[in-house]
Amino acid sequence: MENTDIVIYLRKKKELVDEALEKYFPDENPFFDVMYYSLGGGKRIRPILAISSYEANGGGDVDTIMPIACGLELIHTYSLIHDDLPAMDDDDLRRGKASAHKKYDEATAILSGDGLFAYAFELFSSGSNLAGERLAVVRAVSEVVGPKGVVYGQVLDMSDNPRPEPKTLRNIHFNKTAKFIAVAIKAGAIMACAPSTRIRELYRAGMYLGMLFQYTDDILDVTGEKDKLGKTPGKDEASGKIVAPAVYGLDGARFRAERYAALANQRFSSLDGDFSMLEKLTDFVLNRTY
Ligand code: GRG
Repeated sequence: MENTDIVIYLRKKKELVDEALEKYFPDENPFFDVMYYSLGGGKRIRPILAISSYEANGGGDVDTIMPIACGLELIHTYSLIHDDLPAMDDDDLRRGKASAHKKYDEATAILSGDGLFAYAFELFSSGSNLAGERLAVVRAVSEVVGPKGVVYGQVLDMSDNPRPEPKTLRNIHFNKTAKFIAVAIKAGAIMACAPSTRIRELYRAGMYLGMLFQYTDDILDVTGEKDKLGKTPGKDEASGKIVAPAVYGLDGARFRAERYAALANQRFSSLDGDFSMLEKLTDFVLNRTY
């Protein structure tokens, strides 16, 4: 598949996710509009990975995976809203527009995150079929977004005067980003009723892809353009964060990103079945500019 094909694939899947998100945000009450504001403008990588994994594992009903895919995007958006708060990274720009606490106020931004988080689990657990699989998704996701994953990664990321050591960097990336990316792929496989050995293998491959994703995020913070990124570049370095270029230099970070991409694709290609779309997505992440 040529690069243009993956771009078309991503655009089509993003459209599907965006349509579903719109449907999940009716005028239930005015706060739904407030939460929906922050959802606008994301790349939808996590939902797309869940859908792609679902389809590669033989899942044929997009309505089965869509609430799960959208729930992942809700949690991701929640993490971005809280990450931007003055008490955390203090960023005024997100997804090409004012971050939630700038558009509204801090209390509203905090509550938006809270609302998105709870609503995600409503989406995960709704649906009349596959109750056991839905429970498995709830368990897998809650395990990696809380104190054993994203929250812990953020705690490490927030620490004062961290030493730019490879071990610390790896720990932050593992927890803050990689586990969430990996669980998106795992959730798609669970909902397609894939065998447990394959689900485990996909999670491992997803961890490499997740590490790659954070490496490219760190690299783009140095090399990326504000308009394309939709957020403020150069902030990590300026605030003394432990990021890949600070630990390994820009070339070292690029080298390691390539290695993670190769490790992910080795695993995807060794699976029984056609996981080539996940390989293409890995290549896309390696070469992304936004
Ligand atoms: C419990 C989920 C949760 C959060 C609370 C605030 C916090 C703790 C964690 C923040 C974690 C964080 C900001 C990780 C960075 C992950 C990352 C690479 C974000 C950028 O993702 P993209 O590029 O963004 O997919 P878009 O906007 O395209 O969705």
